[in-house]
Amino acid sequence: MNLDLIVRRARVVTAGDEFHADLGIRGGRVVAIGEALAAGAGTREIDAAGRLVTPGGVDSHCHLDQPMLPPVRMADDFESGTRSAACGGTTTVIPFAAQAKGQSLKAAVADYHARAAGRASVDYAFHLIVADPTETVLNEELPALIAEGCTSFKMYMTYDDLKLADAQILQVLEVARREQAMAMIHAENTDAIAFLTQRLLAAGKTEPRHHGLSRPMPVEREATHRAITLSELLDVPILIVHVSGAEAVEQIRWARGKGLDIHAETCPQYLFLTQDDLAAHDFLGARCVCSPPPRDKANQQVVWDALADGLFTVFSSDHAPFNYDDPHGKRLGGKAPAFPYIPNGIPGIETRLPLLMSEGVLTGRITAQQFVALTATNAARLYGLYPRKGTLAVGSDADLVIWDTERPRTVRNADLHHAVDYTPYEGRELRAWPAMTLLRGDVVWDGRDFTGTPGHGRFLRCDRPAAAKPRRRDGSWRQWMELGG
Ligand code: DUC
Ligand code: ZN
Ligand code: ZN
Repeated sequence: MNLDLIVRRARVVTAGDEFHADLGIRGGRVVAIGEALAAGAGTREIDAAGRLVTPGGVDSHCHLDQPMLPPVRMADDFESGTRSAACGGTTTVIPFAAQAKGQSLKAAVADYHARAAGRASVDYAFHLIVADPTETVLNEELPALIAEGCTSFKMYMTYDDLKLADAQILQVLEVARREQAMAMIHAENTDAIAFLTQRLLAAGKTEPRHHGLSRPMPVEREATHRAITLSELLDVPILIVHVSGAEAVEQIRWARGKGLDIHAETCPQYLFLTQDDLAAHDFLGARCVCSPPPRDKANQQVVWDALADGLFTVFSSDHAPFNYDDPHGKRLGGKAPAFPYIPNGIPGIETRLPLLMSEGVLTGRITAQQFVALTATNAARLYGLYPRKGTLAVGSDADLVIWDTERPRTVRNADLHHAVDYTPYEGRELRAWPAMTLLRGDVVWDGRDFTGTPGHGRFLRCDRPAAAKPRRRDGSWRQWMELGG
């Protein structure tokens, strides 16, 4: 058998297995998994030397070059963002093609394709953000875009420029159900946030830490429950993004107990940051302003426990790259703005996998198989990319990470490859980092340098995910209203 590359002596971990093998790669795909594979003429070899080898990460929630309301601007475009992803072991990213209110969704996607073209060095798919579900969007654009491979979309319950009313969410969920697309929901109660924000500002409480007080846990809990209810009414699976703590976890556990198809995502900021980071002096807390906000240690523990016990389906970065010292970033307008004007989000596309491998797997909180499921396999399944992405099997793309778990490493922003001027994890000691990342058989990170090529990343058309199939359970509104399935 002619092979382009053999990765020898790999300790392969998938979501279901762990075994020692050689991986044979041809044409960018895994074509053989076996013991002592025979090399032919021209076969390159990489010796994994018994080290852990996992599927390349699938980061199914990140923001790259997403158009924002001026003057806010993202620091990472597809070139810097995917370079950073590759160096942190992620070989597939799914950022968001965001519709502005009044804009055609189709036009937003065309614009986003243009932003990615020729720049991405890892493979990419698009989620959609539906901010203006007009009749045309619901009946024409969404079905057409789903047929073109954008089979998932996010809806916001907050932010004036993005939020949908419950009635609109139901309309979009109806399309998701009919078209078998995966709906993602940002669950926070917008009116409660507006009320609390106004009261805080009136009392002169404008600092970054007050951002957390304007979005307390009940704000997220109520919206999580409401999103679950809307999903139940229509009998359509949803994913709740960036779940931050105990009360939202409780709602999801309750829904699962009722047999509802509620998927959940959490992110590094809810495992590794707390409200104390938001309170850092001299406006430095602005670096950790994201929504929902990081909570306290007790909530952090609940999120860790829920990761270990299988409540969470995916662990994504929610990389939202705003510079700190930048009039287009956290220091909007060159000042220290009041908290409602600080751009929401923190960077983390490169540190996502090392943080979880080091602090999750190597501490024994989760198994290596769970790590793979949470960081690659489940996202590929949820969004219609499996088994091409998210696993190491014959026929899968040869996207993989060879891990170095021997040499401790301190996180330094100077060593990262994004274009953001800080990392919230500066100074953290980690026990794991990718020694090598391969995208379709090509080395894109060699442990020292980025070795990928902008433009080599391919756009991935996602299938309609099996996970988005409705259950047709008794009790959805169509049955209640005797309209049939
Ligand atoms: N939601 C996200 O998904 N990312 C950044 C900010 C936000 O609110
Ligand atoms: Zn969000
Ligand atoms: Zn996000």
